[in-house]
Amino acid sequence: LEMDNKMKIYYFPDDFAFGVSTAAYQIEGAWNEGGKGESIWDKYLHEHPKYTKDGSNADIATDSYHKYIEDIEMIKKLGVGYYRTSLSWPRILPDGTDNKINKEGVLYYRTLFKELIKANITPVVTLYHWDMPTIFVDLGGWSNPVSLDYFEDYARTSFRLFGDLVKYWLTVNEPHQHCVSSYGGSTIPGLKSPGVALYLCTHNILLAHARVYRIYHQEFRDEQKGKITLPLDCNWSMPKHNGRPEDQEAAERHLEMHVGMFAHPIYSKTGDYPELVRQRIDNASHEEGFPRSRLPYFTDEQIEALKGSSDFFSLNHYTTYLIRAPSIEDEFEIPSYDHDTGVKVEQDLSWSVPGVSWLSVYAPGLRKMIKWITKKYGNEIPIIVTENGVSDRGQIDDYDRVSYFNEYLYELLLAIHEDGSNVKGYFAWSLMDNFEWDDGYSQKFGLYKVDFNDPKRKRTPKLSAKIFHNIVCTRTVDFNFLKPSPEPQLL
Ligand code: PNW
Repeated sequence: LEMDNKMKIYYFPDDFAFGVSTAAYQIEGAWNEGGKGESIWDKYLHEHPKYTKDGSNADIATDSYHKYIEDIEMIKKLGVGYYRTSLSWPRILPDGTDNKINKEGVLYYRTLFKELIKANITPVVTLYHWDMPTIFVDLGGWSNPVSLDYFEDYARTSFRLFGDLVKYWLTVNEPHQHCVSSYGGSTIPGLKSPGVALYLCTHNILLAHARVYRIYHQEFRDEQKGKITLPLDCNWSMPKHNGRPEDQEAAERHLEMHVGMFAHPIYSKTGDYPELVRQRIDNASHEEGFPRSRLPYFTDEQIEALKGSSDFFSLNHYTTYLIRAPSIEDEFEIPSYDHDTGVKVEQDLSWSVPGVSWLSVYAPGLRKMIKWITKKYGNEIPIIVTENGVSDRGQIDDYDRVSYFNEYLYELLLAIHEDGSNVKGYFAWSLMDNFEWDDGYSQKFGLYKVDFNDPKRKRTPKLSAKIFHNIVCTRTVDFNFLKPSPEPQLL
């Protein structure tokens, strides 16, 4: 391996925040304990027990409903100051609606947050990480605008119940990923409407976010003094053939349809969907004979409510795609988001794929993604990486994850020191192995290994937990663990 001997040692600034992330359904278990109601993932996996890759569900998961004190010990050992997790909506409101608040659920989260704060760990809390109360899914979930009203009630209740302890709020985790998979048809609840419901979901989540942001700022912020944002999944896209203008355009188009769709209404000066997104979906809808665009329009008032509705940029990043313009042989479902986008998504075969198949490792993508965001939306808004990580198949000596973290964190250092980017924090996904959605427990993203055959769900630190701890303490990466991916052959 050739090492670049010109590599400079840089340090994370003193106020740079390190944390680790999880989400309620992926760790809590106790699916029907303590008065909790049912989420769509509970219901669907009980009705389709063979759905996940390993036939598992998250009835017990890492049992964090009972083992949160141990979790906090593990976070302490990593030396990080922040812990991101989510609230389970049906644990707080078992029927989904706030006419009935589950005291035991509230007590669980209040205790968790108090214990974290006692340990000098600041909680960062996602309101919605995909575990929707069943009742709303039966009504069409996010594709039905009625879900906005109920999400508003749930959010307000959460600010009221936890806002004295929680100062960082994330509204809806990765709306792009969520709408594409859950409303495009690739995952639970299996609503397969990749050309219509997918955009209703997009539109309604943006509106729900704006509403909840405004509520927090109007009703709670003066007293609670917290910050709130919308976490976006921002994987990088680069042209497969850099010399081909149509591939360059395709990569840019993919970024706009994926990141810009959500970031532009919030972070741009003009607001609303990006021009390109608006035109492509309007035109395709028209050509397909739809009476109106499949992507709804915002009112002027809604555009204003969305504009600036974020206190920091919450960025989830895992991988980089190679994008090419489609050729005549390529087929798309019509109507669909894929057809509207009009690109083919590939991976660079020379990059390593340590775990899950969609995740190939190319760390410079993180820095390039940040540059793209900064160029489009300016450098004022602080950026916090709220998820970044890679999966393994169960080994304790997880060298692939060790080099992954070192590589990606070095790119962050370059973003800060050489590009002057306003990056203020980094959260690793994930504290421990957990329920990885469709992949069940077969893909393991943890710094700590969890033994899912052990009723006690024993946790063991992997090598990466020790190395991550070193990074946090020394505030720099370890050059011994850098394993750069080859630059793509951009023919
Ligand atoms: C995120 N992709 O989901 C979620 O926020 C987590 O709950 C999840 O465990 C984690 O990433 C790892 O998968 C994603 O295909 C799922 O690019 C898929 C993709 C990205 C993010």
